Formats: sequence, C-alpha cells, structure tokens
Amino acid sequence: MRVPNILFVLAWISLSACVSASNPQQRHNLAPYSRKVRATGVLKTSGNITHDGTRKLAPDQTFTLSGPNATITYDFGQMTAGYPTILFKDAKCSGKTCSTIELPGFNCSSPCQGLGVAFSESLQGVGYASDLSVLYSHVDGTLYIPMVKGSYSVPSQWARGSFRYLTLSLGPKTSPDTSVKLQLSHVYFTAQPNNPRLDDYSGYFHSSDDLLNRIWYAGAYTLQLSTVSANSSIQRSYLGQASGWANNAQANGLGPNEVMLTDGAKRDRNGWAGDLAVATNVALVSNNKDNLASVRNALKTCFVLQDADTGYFPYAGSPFGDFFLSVGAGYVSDTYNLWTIVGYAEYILLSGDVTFGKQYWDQIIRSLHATYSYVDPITGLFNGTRGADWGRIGQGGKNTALNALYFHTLNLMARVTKSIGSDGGDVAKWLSMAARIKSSVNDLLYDEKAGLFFDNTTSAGRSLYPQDGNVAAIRFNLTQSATQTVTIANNLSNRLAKFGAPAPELPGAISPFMGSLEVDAQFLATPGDASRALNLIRTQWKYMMQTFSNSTFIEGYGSDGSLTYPFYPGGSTFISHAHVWSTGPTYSLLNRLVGLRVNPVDIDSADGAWVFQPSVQGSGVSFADGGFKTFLGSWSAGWKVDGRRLSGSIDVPSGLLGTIYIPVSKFGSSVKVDGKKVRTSNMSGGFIRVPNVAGGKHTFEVRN
Ligand SMILES: *[C@@H]1O[C@H](CO)[C@@H](O)[C@H](O)[C@H]1NC(C)=O
Ligand SMILES: *[C@@H]1O[C@H](CO)[C@@H](O)[C@H](O)[C@H]1NC(C)=O
Ligand SMILES: *[C@@H]1O[C@H](CO)[C@@H](O)[C@H](O)[C@H]1NC(C)=O
Ligand SMILES: *[C@@H]1O[C@H](CO)[C@@H](O)[C@H](O)[C@H]1NC(C)=O
Ligand SMILES: *[C@@H]1O[C@H](CO)[C@@H](O)[C@H](O)[C@H]1NC(C)=O
Ligand SMILES: *[C@@H]1O[C@H](CO)[C@@H](O)[C@H](O)[C@H]1NC(C)=O
Ligand SMILES: *[C@@H]1O[C@H](CO)[C@@H](O)[C@H](O)[C@H]1NC(C)=O
Ligand SMILES: *[C@@H]1O[C@H](CO)[C@@H](O)[C@H](O)[C@H]1NC(C)=O
Ligand SMILES: *[C@@H]1O[C@H](CO)[C@@H](O)[C@H](O)[C@H]1NC(C)=O
Ligand SMILES: CC(=O)N[C@H]1CO[C@H](CO)[C@@H](O)[C@@H]1O
Repeated sequence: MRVPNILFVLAWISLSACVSASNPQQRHNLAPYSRKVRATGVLKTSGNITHDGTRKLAPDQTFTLSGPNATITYDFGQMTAGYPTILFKDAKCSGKTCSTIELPGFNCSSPCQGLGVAFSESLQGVGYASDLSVLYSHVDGTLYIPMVKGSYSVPSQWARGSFRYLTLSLGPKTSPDTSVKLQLSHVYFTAQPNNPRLDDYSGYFHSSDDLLNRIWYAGAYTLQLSTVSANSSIQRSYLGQASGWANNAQANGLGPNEVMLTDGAKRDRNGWAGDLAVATNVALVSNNKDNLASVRNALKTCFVLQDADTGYFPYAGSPFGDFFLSVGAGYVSDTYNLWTIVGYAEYILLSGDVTFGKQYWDQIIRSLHATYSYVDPITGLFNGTRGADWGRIGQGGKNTALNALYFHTLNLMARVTKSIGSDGGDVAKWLSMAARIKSSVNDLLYDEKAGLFFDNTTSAGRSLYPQDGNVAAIRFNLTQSATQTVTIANNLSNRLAKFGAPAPELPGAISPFMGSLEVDAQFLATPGDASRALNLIRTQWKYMMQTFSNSTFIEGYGSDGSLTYPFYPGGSTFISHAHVWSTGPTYSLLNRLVGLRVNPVDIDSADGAWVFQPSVQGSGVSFADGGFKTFLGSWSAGWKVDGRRLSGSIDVPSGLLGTIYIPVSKFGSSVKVDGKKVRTSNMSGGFIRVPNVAGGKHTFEVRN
C-alpha cells in the first residue's frame, strides 16, 4: 500500500494561511537598503594624494592622485558585492589628455594611462592588485579603467562577488606628470538579482543574546551575497595569462538571468552539491522568497554534467565542473555524487516541487545505480575510490563519513519516492542496504573505548577520529542508541579548542562546513541541553565573525586561528570570506534553539509535518523566537523564561499536524497547553511529548 505524503495532501488546505512575520531584529540585518552601496570610510592612502574639504579623510571627498604609486583604499565597513562607479573630474596623462586605448583591461602599457582598480575581502589582500579569486596559484591583478571626464561604471563582468576594500591607484608604470581628480560615487550591488527589496528577508531570529542575533544575520547575509545570476561565475579563460579575472562565465543548464545559489560570493560563484548540505536549510529559513529557486538552479548545473558513461554527477556544477572535466580525471567524487542526490531529495521535500522531481528522477536513479558496484559484498559498505571531497585528505576505502552519507542518501531516496509517486522498484533494496551499512559501520568502525568512529577500516584509518564521520553519524542517525550519540557528541565537544572545532582529517584546519554540521549534531544529540551546541557557536562563530569580517562567514582557516587553509597552499587571500557552508547556525538557531522544524528530512514521520521543541536548558538565553516562510505558508515560534515560568507559542499553517515537545525539568511540574492542564506522565529526556497538534496558534506554559 502506498501512503500519500501528508505534507502534500495538506498543502492544498493550508494555502490560505498567511501570518505576516514581524522582524524585531532588523538592526542586525546587513543587507543594503538600496542597490547603490556607499563606502563608509577611507582605510588608507599612499603616495601623493590631496583632497578638498575637511582634513579628516571621508569617502565622499574628491581626491587628486598624482604620479606613480598614489593609492586610496576605501572601506565599505562590511562585505559587499558589485561594480564601482567613479566620477572623473579631471585627468592629465603625461601632462596631456589621457588616451583610452586598450582599456579597460589588465595590461596597461608604460606609461600607464589608466586608473587601477582592485578589490579585497581582507586587510591581508589590500594592495594595487585584487586578492585571489580564480585559482590560488593565479594572480587576479589590477584592472585598469580609462580616465575619461565624467561618470564611469566598471563593466558588469568585473563586478566583484565579495569585497570590503576597494583600492584605486595610479600604478608604478604611471609617469610623474600624470594626475587624476576623482570621487567614488557608489558600488552597484549585484548579488541576489531577483530580489527587489534586499533587506526584506523572509525569515527572522531574535533572542536575548545579541551575539547569536548577529551570527544569525551574518549567516543570512553570507547566503544572500552568494546568490548570483547564472551568467556571473568565475571566468577561467584567464588561467593561461599572466593575470586577470572576470565574473562572466555562464553556467550550463541555466539561462543568463536565472539565479543560482553558489558556494561562495567571491569564489567559486558556482553550484556545489556539498555546500547545499548546509545552504539549502539556511535558504529555507532566511531568504526563501522564491521557494528555493536558487537551490533548484544550483542542482541543475550539476545534473547537466552527469557523466554519460558512469552515471556519476560531477564534483562541481557547471561552469567550474566543465573546467574540471577539461583538465582530466582526478576531480570525481563519491561523496559529492551522493550530496547531489541528497540535495535533490531535500529540495523536493522542502519545496514541494514534484514536477522538478519527476523531471530529473531518471538521472537520479542512474547516479544511485552507479554506486552499487562499489558496495563491498562482504560488509555492505561503500568502498570509496574517488576521493575528491570537501577538502579533507584520505577520503576513500570504507570511510565513515562516506558511509554515513550513503546511509542517509538511501533513506532519503526511500522517502522522496513517496512524494514523486514513482517507486523506482528499489525502495526495499535501499532500506536493506541502509540497514546493512548501519550495522557494519558500527561493527567495523566504532571504537567503543574512545567513544568515537574511526576514519576508515585500514590501520591508518583506525588511528584517526574524524570530525566529518562522527558528525555525519549523529546527524544521519547512524548511531544505535541515544547513549552512543551523546558519548560521541560529548567527545567531539571536548576537542573544541580556542579557535574552533578541529577537523583532524584536514590537519591544521578548522572547517566551518563540518563545524556547521556539528552545531546541528550537538543540538540533535541533546535537545534537552543546548550548552554544547551553543558553546561551539559562541566559540567558533564568534571568533570567525570578529576576526575575518563581522558580516559574513569564512570558508576555512587555520587551527591556530590564522588566515590559512591547508587546502590552498600559499593562497591565504584565495580563502573565500563569504561561504555558504559556514552558515549552519542560521539554520540551527531557528530550528533547534527556538526549536521549530519543518524540515521533513529531520522529522521522524511519527511526529507529523512539524516539530516545536525548544532547547532551553543550558542555553543561557532567556527568550528566543523566529519565523520563516515555506511553500506551505508562514511559520513562527518562540519561548521565554520568566523566573520559574517557561512559556512558548507557535503559529503554523493550519491543517498540518505536528508535535510539541515541552521542556520540563522535573516530574510534578504544572504544564498547560492552550490553557489546559496536561499530565506529565509522558515525560522523557526532559520533554513532554504532545503529538497530533493541529496547525494554527498554540501556547504552552510550564511552572517548575
Ligand atoms: C603632489 O601633487 C600635486 C598635484 O598634482 C602637485 O602640485 C605636488 O607638487 C605634488 N607633490 C609632490 C611632493 O610631488
Ligand atoms: C597582456 O598583454 C600580453 C602581451 O600582449 C598578452 O599576451 C596577455 O594576454 C595580456 N593579458 C591580459 C590579461 O590581457
Ligand atoms: C548577465 O545578464 C544580465 C541580463 O541580461 C546583464 O545585465 C548582465 O550584464 C550580465 N552579466 C554579465 C557579467 O555578463
Ligand atoms: C612605486 O612602487 C614600486 C614597487 O611597487 C617601486 O619599485 C617604485 O620605486 C615606486 N615608485 C615611486 C616613484 O615611488
Ligand atoms: C576497494 O577498492 C579498491 C580500489 O579499487 C580495491 O583495491 C579494493 O580491493 C576494494 N576493497 C574492497 C573490500 O572491495
Ligand atoms: C584511511 O584513513 C587514513 C586517515 O585519514 C588516510 O590516511 C588513508 O588514506 C585512508 N585510507 C584509504 C584507503 O582511503
Ligand atoms: C534512529 O535509529 C534508531 C535505530 O537505531 C531508530 O529507532 C530511530 O527511530 C531512528 N531515528 C530517526 C529520527 O529516524
Ligand atoms: C569586528 O568588530 C570588532 C568590534 O568592533 C573589532 O574589534 C574587530 O576588529 C572587527 N573585525 C573586523 C575584521 O573588522
Ligand atoms: C502520551 O503519549 C501517548 C502515546 O504517544 C499519547 O497517546 C498521549 O496522547 C500522550 N499524552 C499526552 C498528555 O500528551
Ligand atoms: C577520546 C575520548 O575522550 N573518549 C572519551 C569519550 O567519552 C567516553 C565516555 O565519557 C570516555 O570514556 C572516553 O574516554
């Protein structure tokens, strides 16, 4: 018998539900009000620079740059994106009118008659040349623009995806009698091209802890900067040249005006299935105005590159994926093939876009079938042979993270089948493969004594307890008991160091990607105790925010807190400062601290279409609330501690049954739901479970 998916049946009933989400935390919202963004300060000048007006430097002043090496660096106060417009009031090249031949471009023949333009996300990258965006071994260089009287906008192919500092310069090849008088007008903000009101997010979060509020909005803004038009990816044709960059590569599978969710705003500006593991959920709860269209389009850029022979999806979507294919083998990934399937399934479940689901079903089945031949017949474990991954080393063999992901993929596919209405004939097989993986991973890869999973079954693999595998094991329910889950979570938490949670599988690095998944795993392991999850956020995300940008989250950094990432030898300014896989707390603070989850991926079907489970104990927070919109309607929830009284409320689309878990610290507490007393006999794990709650508004109250 086929059970219809309750979500989709009830979706029809709930379309009329529309609760407007208020936004009490707008002051933390980092999105610009207008697409014309202005600099907030002047970081520094060098060489011969004069200006009119007050003695104190201000970014709206008119400056005169004279002779070689005259530079001015503007500060935008936070990460921004786009192309600048400059007002040229006067210019003299070698004492005469400047010529515009060859410009704009990266070559400026001597004596140079152009104004240098360079961007940087970090202080470390500030200079005549931009920080690195094409490849860690390639120089982006200085873009020279013509100094013609009047207003000049840098062409959109040179819109920078993310930067805080903009340096304008007369370079070393300028003659001494060249000078230019100019004023910086603005930068035209190019991110999230499909949103007419950039600062009007569909989700919000608000709590008594301002650090958490700021982290939530910095995550949402990171995602927004990384949402770009499909004709503005990194252009790799500059790779053979001495320098140069552009953001005008077109992603195959999409039209030029379509919007896509990328991994990072400066780079790679490209769809990546692994990044979606974090970003899809963050998009759902923060910038979900178009029912996850940017996620759908990122997936399309992966589907278009499915290998015709093997059935594997690419490591990266187009256009980066096309580049990897052009340079040959090596860039094929067992994990990213699976993340593509997971991304598809999550998108279908969260968006209700069954049409898309059916359209790509055959491709998904092909890629899943392509994995069967790597299953070791003795153990049922995936024996990885294509090690490209999120940056870690030693991926391959019977690896814990790979198998946790495989387990998750097979289970998700069994679920999504119900929504698609086509079972592919394989559901029973998938569930039995998954069950075998779970038992083999626990038999062969769990170290009972250490209370952690090994990396893989080889002797080298048994000497390392990875972050990715252990986090994935919790996150995807590969553990066999709550005790085991808590032991692993506790042991991971004990490794938390001054600058963040280490990823020993990438020695010397902190991975905010795995950290994002760990935040969620820590909440999940102990919903009745938020202390470990929040300790991780308050340590690692606080450090990341204050050190690297105060507005976005960085891709990775050194375990000593430095701006290094072992994955990029020598390429510290290549590190992306606005990277979606680092934004996990934006999801977890809403879905686990506030405790409102509609992600059907996480929900035990016995709980229904949604769960409200506040994580109060150990949070150090006296109130938390938030809301967001999905295709089913508007959702909001919140809770407040007032002395010995805890109260909570929720407003969910009507017609959807869900479950409330009420935090109760002891038996005998007085508990009311919607004003009526409930018995506390169902208390377990610090919660009273109230199932089968209809949609609409509800309240609870506990006196301890
Ligand atoms: C600096 O530039 C101004 C304007 O071009 C010029 O008058 C002045 O002599 C220059 N100063 C130096 C020290 O070169
Ligand atoms: C700069 O000029 C050289 C020589 O003409 C040429 O080979 C190179 O491709 C140019 N580089 C760029 C970025 O235009
Ligand atoms: C992308 O397409 C839009 C709309 O056609 C156009 O305005 C924009 O200049 C294009 N961007 C690039 C980088 O080519
Ligand atoms: C300009 O800077 C370059 C190094 O970037 C240096 O070689 C040159 O001497 C400087 N020129 C002047 C006039 O300061
Ligand atoms: C795993 O794959 C490797 C590489 O193809 C192969 O050498 C090894 O025999 C496989 N192991 C198992 C248990 O299938
Ligand atoms: C097993 O894990 C170790 C430690 O991460 C790694 O060095 C090794 O390459 C892995 N072995 C295989 C077969 O992938
Ligand atoms: C996790 O796995 C256990 C069996 O090991 C199962 O009882 C439980 O229902 C699973 N939890 C979820 C949320 O699927
Ligand atoms: C972030 O803000 C804090 C506090 O104002 C400041 O100390 C720190 O330097 C800022 N970091 C960056 C990268 O701007
Ligand atoms: C207690 O749990 C049982 C079984 O899940 C359920 O039928 C009952 O409604 C619950 N009672 C309360 C007060 O939630
Ligand atoms: C590696 C490590 O610290 N393992 C610990 C995990 O937690 C269990 C139970 O608390 C300890 O016995 C292990 O020593």
